[in-house]
Amino acid sequence: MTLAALLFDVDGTLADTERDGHRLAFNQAFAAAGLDWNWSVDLYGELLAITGGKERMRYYLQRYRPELPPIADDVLADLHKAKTRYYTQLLAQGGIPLRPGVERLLHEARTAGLRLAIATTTTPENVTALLTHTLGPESLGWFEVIAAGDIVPAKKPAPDIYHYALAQMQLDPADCLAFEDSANGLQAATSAGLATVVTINAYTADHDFSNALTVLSDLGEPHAPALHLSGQPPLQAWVDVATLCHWHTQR
Ligand code: XBP
Ligand code: MG
Repeated sequence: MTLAALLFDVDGTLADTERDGHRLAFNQAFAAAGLDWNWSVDLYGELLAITGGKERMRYYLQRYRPELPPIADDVLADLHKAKTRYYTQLLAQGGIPLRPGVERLLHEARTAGLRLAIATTTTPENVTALLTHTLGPESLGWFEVIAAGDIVPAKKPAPDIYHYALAQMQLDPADCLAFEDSANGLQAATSAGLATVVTINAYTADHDFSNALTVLSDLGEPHAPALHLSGQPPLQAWVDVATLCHWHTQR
């Protein structure tokens, strides 16, 4: 079976958005609302176990602030809307670049005729902002499906967002590869039947990636080699379409 499509996670995979992106935006929204909540780099690492910003805030309140009176869903939703505004402003200022190799591989994949999709937990506006401010507005059209946020009821590690994207594209998971950075993301993709390329980051380096097709530091560039960590080795020190096709036959 030939490789037909690539499905990309966004946060942590396309760009290192969590520590200096989402986390800062949450803290800005909390401060603007007059709340004394402040998520440190370490605390945020723990909170990342819960995917989805609204779900993450709810978990924080239960776990760390049980003394506070109950907060209604619509209040939390408004706080999350403010967070999305801060986050997309930060991206508009060019605050977060793409990870090594991402832009190159997207161009190579398009040239090779591979179909592309996004499957993410984050809010759709955040994906639009990241792609627009890194690759340009035309890049939105490179992805046949941008599956994001509350479009499915169960977020990662549930496979629903991948099932949704595959159904929209009428694709068999055996003909695709997924790209993820976290154990939750890997579980989602694997449960949807997708062989998965993992590129780690500081928050996910110690996650269990034993189900991944391959684990690398990043996608690499000819002038900036990636580090191979486990699973299928790359054909050279950066990931290209030939390597993806090779891995796909080995899965
Ligand atoms: C990403 C997330 C997201 C972002 C916040 O997970 O968990 O929730 O941290 O986004 P993944 P929102 O990379 O596995 O998709 O605040 O927009 O929900
Ligand atoms: Mg991710």
